[in-house]
Amino acid sequence: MVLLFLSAVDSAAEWRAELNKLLPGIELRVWPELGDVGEIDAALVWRPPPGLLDTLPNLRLIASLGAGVDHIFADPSLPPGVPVVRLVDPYMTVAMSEYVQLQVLRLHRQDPAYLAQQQARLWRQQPQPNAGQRRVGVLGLGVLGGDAALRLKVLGFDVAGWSRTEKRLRGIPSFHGAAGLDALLERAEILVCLLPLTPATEGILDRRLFARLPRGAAVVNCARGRHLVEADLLAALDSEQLSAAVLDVFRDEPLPRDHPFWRHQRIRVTPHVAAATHPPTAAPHVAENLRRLRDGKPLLNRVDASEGY
Ligand code: NDP
Ligand code: OXD
Repeated sequence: MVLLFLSAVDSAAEWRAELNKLLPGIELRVWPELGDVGEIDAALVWRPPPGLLDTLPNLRLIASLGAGVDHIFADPSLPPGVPVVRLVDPYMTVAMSEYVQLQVLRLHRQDPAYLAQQQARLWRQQPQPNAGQRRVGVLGLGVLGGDAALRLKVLGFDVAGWSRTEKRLRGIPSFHGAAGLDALLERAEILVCLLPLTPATEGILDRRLFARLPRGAAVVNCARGRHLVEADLLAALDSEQLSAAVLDVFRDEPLPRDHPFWRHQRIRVTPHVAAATHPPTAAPHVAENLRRLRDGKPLLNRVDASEGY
């Protein structure tokens, strides 16, 4: 089997070693060295250049190097009918939940305010409710959002969630669809975004949504930069409708050096690290789908192209 490999980071050698342990004899062709394109059976990719996958006449599988697939569906000439699968790796799920718990605890325990006070050498104790009095909303209750919501609940937060279709998570009020969004927002003092980026969710974190949150709410976006309307975030922070934001993902990555988010006192920037792909734990999941492709068995974690996730 021949696998085209294309990543934004220098991980080809590690992937080759991991996949060879699991599927001896597999050949990795590392983009841009394609060789005979007719030999390529599958592609394991992150943000493939538009049009590239359509040049592979015998491609039978497109696998995302991450949990998200927006970077694949961004290609308008994606070969029709070729299945797209995404990465679901429990190691990444734990990593994302660690990130969400860390940032929600920081916001809950007034870390942004204490950081500003430290810079001003100001000794002032902020009001501090218990976690049970802190209402957290999670947008997206899939693999990552569902796990993060449950772990926030274990920390004692008053958690609710929102998804496209109805969900039942123990102890977590769950709202769904456009009609359920208001009910989630009006109770979300800390809002965590873990939605996939699709035409339905692009720009969802905008001024209308911020206005529906309780005054002084904080936002954590660890999904995709294009969920956020950047100017609306800055305006909401200026007007104090929002008190703080934590951003792991951006419209332009790396975040340009002159971007106002870098210097903003109430924005915490991290460089898309909430849940990075980890080849040793991710490779078995990729290998399993390659085996299934070879053996003509149903693929795991296939995404619905019509929904875009
Ligand atoms: P899933 O597909 O498992 O879950 C997506 C969730 O979003 C589901 O609950 C789904 O609803 C909900 N959803 C989708 N569309 C809508 C909509 N229009 N309205 C309401 N809810 C909607 O994805 P994951 O949890 O695995 O990943 C989520 C995203 O996290 C990825 O797409 C990626 O962009 C991002 N990510 C970021 C990383 C980082 O390091 N910053 C790392 C990994 C992922 P339903 O359950 O009804 O289908
Ligand atoms: C992903 C990511 O989608 O790292 O996995 O953003």
